Amino acid sequence: MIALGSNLGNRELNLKTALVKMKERGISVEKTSSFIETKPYGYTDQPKFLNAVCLAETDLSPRSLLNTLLVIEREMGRIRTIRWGPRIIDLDIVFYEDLVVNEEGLIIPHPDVHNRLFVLEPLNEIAPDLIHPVLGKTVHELLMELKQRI
Ligand code: PH2
Ligand code: MG
Ligand code: MG
Repeated sequence: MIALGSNLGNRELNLKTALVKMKERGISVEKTSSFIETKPYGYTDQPKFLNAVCLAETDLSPRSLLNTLLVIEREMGRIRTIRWGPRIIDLDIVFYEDLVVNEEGLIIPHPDVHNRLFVLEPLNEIAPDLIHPVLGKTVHELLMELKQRI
């Protein structure tokens, strides 16, 4: 499961372009959520985001998948400035089957997924019953809990 986000330029086109580029690089997009506009989280002094998630099938290992996503981000002209700052495109691995990975630069499930409405809402649209392999709760449960907390 991959999360997509953009808050610079033509955000809708950026998300669509990223999906096309993923397909061209052996990441088969099986299901895509709707694109939702979200308030910036974390660093709030930046434009609103357009966010989505997609279910993807790939033969790439988690590490190769990460590297491929970073190549696509770079190809699309992403320049990394401040952490959590504005970006043309951000592609994050949220879940990879029920794998748990904790390596340099690669943490799966995404360590902040349970705190992010902009990921849980689109996820809930396409995979409400998916179970977080560390927290042992479904996406739907995590979303309900987050809404209680914020
Ligand atoms: N990405 C971030 C930080 N904050 N806020 C929203 N709404 N959407 C994002 O995709 C996002 C964010 C860091 O990756
Ligand atoms: Mg991100
Ligand atoms: Mg990222």
